[in-house]
Amino acid sequence: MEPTTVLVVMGSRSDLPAMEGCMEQLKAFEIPYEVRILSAHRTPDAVLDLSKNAAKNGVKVIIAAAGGAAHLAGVLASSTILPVIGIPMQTSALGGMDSLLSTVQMPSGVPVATVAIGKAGAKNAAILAAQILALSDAKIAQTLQNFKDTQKETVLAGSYLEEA
Ligand code: RP5
Repeated sequence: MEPTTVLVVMGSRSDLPAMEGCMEQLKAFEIPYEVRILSAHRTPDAVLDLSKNAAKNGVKVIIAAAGGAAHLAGVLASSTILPVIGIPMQTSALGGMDSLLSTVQMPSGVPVATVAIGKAGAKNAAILAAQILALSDAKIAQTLQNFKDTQKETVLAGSYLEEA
């Protein structure tokens, strides 16, 4: 079994549909990951246990997704020196602004690198995790460069909407 490099944690199974793109992107980059569903409020001890043991279990970056009073990323960040990327989940009550503010507004000394609300954030979290890993992994760096080049070519190929 390959060692887990990225640990993806989400607060509820209901976050899974929004999070699929994160795992798809990690898979496309061939980065080994593990997914856990744990809640900062419903299972606080298990969340702390996970973050305290992450580094010694081979994790290099943690991605955490939660919605509403979204404390998951912050609680994970409280007990590890690994970089933590937070994804605020869209919510029906407040559109994800609640998740965004509770993920991003960390107190001084405990950062959470917060990406966009919902699906765009889920994909970007995977890319950001890859960018962190690429600092010490030439293969991932090359994969990322290829990804960027392809993305650019795809956009340029469709850039002419109409010609008079
Ligand atoms: C958060 O509460 C979860 O991350 C989820 O986004 C939200 C709702 O969870 P469920 O009530 O659907 O389990 O903890």
